[in-house]
Parts: sequence; C-alpha cells; structure tokens
Amino acid sequence: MARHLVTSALPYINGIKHLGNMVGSMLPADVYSRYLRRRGHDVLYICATDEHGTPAELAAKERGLPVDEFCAQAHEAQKAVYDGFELAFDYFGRSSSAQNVEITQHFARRLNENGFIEERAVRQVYSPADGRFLPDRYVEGTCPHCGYDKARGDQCENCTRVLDPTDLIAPRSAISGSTDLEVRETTHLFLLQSKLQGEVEAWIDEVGEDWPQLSSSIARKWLTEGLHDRAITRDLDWGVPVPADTWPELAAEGKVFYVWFDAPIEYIAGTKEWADAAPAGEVRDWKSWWYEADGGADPVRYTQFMAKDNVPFHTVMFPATELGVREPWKKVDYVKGFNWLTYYGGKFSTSQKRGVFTDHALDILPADYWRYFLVANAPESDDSSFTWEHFAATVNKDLADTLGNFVNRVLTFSRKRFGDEVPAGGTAGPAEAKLGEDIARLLAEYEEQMERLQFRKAAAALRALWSAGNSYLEEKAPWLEIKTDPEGAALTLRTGMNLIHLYAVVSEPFIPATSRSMRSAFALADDTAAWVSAGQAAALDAVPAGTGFTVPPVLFGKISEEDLESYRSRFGGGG
Ligand code: B3M
Ligand code: ZN
Repeated sequence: MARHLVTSALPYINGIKHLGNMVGSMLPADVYSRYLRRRGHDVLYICATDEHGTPAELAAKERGLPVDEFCAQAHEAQKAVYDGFELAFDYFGRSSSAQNVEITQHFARRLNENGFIEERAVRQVYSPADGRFLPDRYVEGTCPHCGYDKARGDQCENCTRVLDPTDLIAPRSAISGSTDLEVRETTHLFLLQSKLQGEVEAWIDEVGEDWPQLSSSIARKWLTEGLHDRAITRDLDWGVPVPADTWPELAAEGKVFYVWFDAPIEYIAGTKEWADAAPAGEVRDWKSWWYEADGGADPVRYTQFMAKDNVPFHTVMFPATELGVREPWKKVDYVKGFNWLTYYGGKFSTSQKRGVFTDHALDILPADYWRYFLVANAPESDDSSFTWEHFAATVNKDLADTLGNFVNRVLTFSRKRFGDEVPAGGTAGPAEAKLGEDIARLLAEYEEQMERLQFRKAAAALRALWSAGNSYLEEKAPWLEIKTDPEGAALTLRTGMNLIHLYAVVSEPFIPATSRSMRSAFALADDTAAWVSAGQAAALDAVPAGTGFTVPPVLFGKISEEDLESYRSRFGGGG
C-alpha cells in the first residue's frame, strides 16, 4: 500500500466544460484514483475551480454579476456536473479560497527572500476607451506564430504558444472591441525563472525519464527555448493580492498575482481546504501529502493529469516556483498529458460553443456511457475525434451487446429455469479451466495497463474480459444444454454469474453506477471495495450456489438511428 496524490488540471471557472476538457484531465484522474483505491492504496484526489484571472472577470461581466458572486455560483454549477459524472474527488476546492491566498503569498515572500523576484517597469497595453490596462485575455488579436485570428493575450489556443498581449498582431480590447490601444508603463513583479533553469533541468533529468513522450517532449522543448523571467502580477480587481508587508506600493495599487502563479499552488491549498473541512473527530494531515519530511512519513507518489496546453506550466514553471521557494514541497512524479479530443476533426471550443458540453451530455445519457466511451478513446498518443456515429457504435457494441446483454441473458435465463438463487450442480471442466486462464491473463493485462496509465489499452483489456464471458456463453449455450444436461447448464450459469460479479469489481473505475447495479444483483455481504487477484478471478467462485439474486434493469440502452439523428441535429455534426 502506497500513498498516491492525484490532481487534475483545475477547470477554469468561466463556463461549463466540454467533453474534451473532461477526457483530458478530470475523468482519467478519477478512473486512476478509483483503481488505486480499489487496490488498497491510500489515495488523495484533489481538484478545484480555477477562479482568478481575466476569464473569470470577463465571464462575470457577461452575466452582469460581481465576480465573487459569479464564481460562487459557477463553482456550484461545475461541481454539480462533476457529481453527475461521478468524479470522486476527495476535495473539490476553489482557487479563491483563503487557504490559497495564504499559501500563494507565502510562496511569493519566500521567492522574494531567495532572490527570485524582482520589480520591473513594463510597458503594457492600455485602453483609453476602457480606462484600464488590458492584461492577458483582455486583449485579442492575431497570433504572431500561426496566424490564428482569435488568439488571446496570454496564449494562442491554436498553436498553444504562450503569448504576451503586446505580441499580438492587430490587437483589440476584449471588453469594448476598441482597437485604439496604447502602451503605457507600469510596475510588476517578475519571477526570475531564468535563474532556475539549471535546477529545473536537473530535476527533469531525474524524474522525467518515464513520463509519457508527450509530457517530456513539451518540457524539453520549453527548456531548450530557455526559461524567461515572467511577470507574475496583474492590474486586476480579482485575484490573490500582493502582500502589503512585502510590497506596500504594489499592494496599494491593487495588484494581484497572475492566475497561473496561484492556480497550481491551489493543488496544495485545496489539500489544506480538504483538511480544514474534516468532520469533527477526523484528523487530516494536509502537510504530510505535500511537505517532504526528513524521513519518517510514508513517501507520496504524485501524479498529475492535464491536456497538452497545460504541460509547460506543470513541468517547468510550477516546478521552478517550488524549487525557488527553498522548502521541501512535493513535486510531481508523473505527468500524464493528453492530446486533443476533436469534434468531427475540428476544435471543441468553450468560447465558440462548438461540440458537446458536459452538462448537455448528462441530459442525454447517464455518466457511464460517457465515461466508458471517453476513456476508451482518450487522446493519448494522438488527437482523437468524437463523432456521434463512433459514440453510438461503441455504446451499442461494447456496453449494450458485450456487457449489458451478457448480464441480462445470464440472469434472466437462470431465473427462468432455476429460480431466484444461483443454481447448484455440475463440475467444472475444460471450458471453465480455459475461461479461468483467459480471465487471469486479461485481468493481469488490465492491471498492467492501469499501472502504466495507458487508458485506451486498459479499456481494451476490460472489453476483452467482457468478451471472454460472451465467448464462453456462446460455446456452452446453456439454452441448449438445459435440454440434455441441466446440471451442466447450472454450472454454466453459475460461472456466468461469477463473471458478472468480477465485472462489477474490475469495471468500477470506468463505470461506477453500472458496477453498483451489477454488484447489487447478488445478495452477498458487502465486499465491494475488494479487488480480485488473478488467481481468485480464475477460480470464478466468489458467488456460491444458493446466493439470492435479482435481475437488474437493462444496463445500457442501445442508441438508435433516430437518437443519432436527433443528437446530430441538436449538436451539429459531420459539418
Ligand atoms: N485552468 C487551464 C485550463 O483550464 C487552467 C489549468 C490550471 S491547472 C493549475 O485549461
Ligand atoms: Zn498560434
């Protein structure tokens, strides 16, 4: 048993996320966390809404709400969707929390004491029409690298390059659209990342070795281009204030930290929020997860999940911050980066409202349909494309036919012929022995791929486990066996029920609700948390003869041509 800290990139507060966001961060983190918990590890999965910065201010403005009120509402709205997806966070915090203010300010003070922060006068985009500076997303224009014409002042969504507002070609105000922009001088805090380049490189040499190619290549590319000193404050009303004890003038001017400075610190602060929210009598030691004691406490393995545009911040910039603080804060051990999920080959886009949003997805179908499809098709080695046709084909074949139908056939037929208890009789023969071997091998494969965080391959192994049951059932054909050898049919069905019980245990990380429904078909003592070893699985005897059972409602409905038509017309598709 080990201690596993898991975090997924913090979803911005500005709007409900689309399926691409879900599959590139929170969902695989949840599948992984659930798997580790089932294997008996001590797991802490922390996530939060990322509430500062220009996206929050702009979204609040669009709704006509004060930004704090907007964030409180939007946090609840996102949380409701994640509950709907059954994301089992240990804590879902808020980067605007008091805990994050405290720890972010502490980090800044320490970086300053250690000589990694400097005040610099900078030239910034100012909009006379809006009467304010326009940091980050308050400016839009054409990307100087790829020519994308809706690039934002902080980053180009198209080529993922990090930008400065003054880099944009043909800039315009995102507030008023004004193109009458000038450049004025103002003072900001700079994080002297250039001084930390060598240390970050040495750290990546040490830990980056077994990261997926996507994460390590992005980190390397970034380091090769050189770590530049970056402004970590902004002229905004909303954010973590610059601490007045250290920078009285900047604090008086109302400067706040840049959102990308405080957001990763929220992983730590979210853990403190979790501890502070402990029910009476329960002690939660947040620091033991983050602050590396000199021996003693069990080591923590820290895994982060994110889409590729977030990788530079997590592999280079946040580690630079942590290193510069000169305190033993836990740094990431494994960075699981994802490519893009596209919508019919094009971009899913929150700002352009294209594709399927997570709340709408749940309006149409329960979470398990989405969880399975998305993780089985996670954009791991390459971008992958969402189409309604692919989604329907996968649901119908894997979930409805292979898993759902198996469960239903076995239980319905057994009840019809043998009543409400698992039937007794028959002696396991070569077919059961072969099934046991197949199951043990596929389960080992599934475990290996989960340990390696290869989600597509893990899903394929899970699917193969489900298929093995179908092959067995087809081969034994209990509906024929019953005519000549009722004992043999009883054995076949009992074996099938044991497979259903096994599926309930091992499928839980992917399809938790369906797992509960499969598991609760059997009147067994509550052992739902227990994993199954390959040996136990091969024995197929966890559900003994005489156990009462019920037939659960159909696990997965099929998606019809008609449904498909309606999804395509509601969400657009093919075009
Ligand atoms: N909120 C970016 C995003 O939503 C950002 C991640 C922060 S992780 C510390 O893509
Ligand atoms: Zn670009």
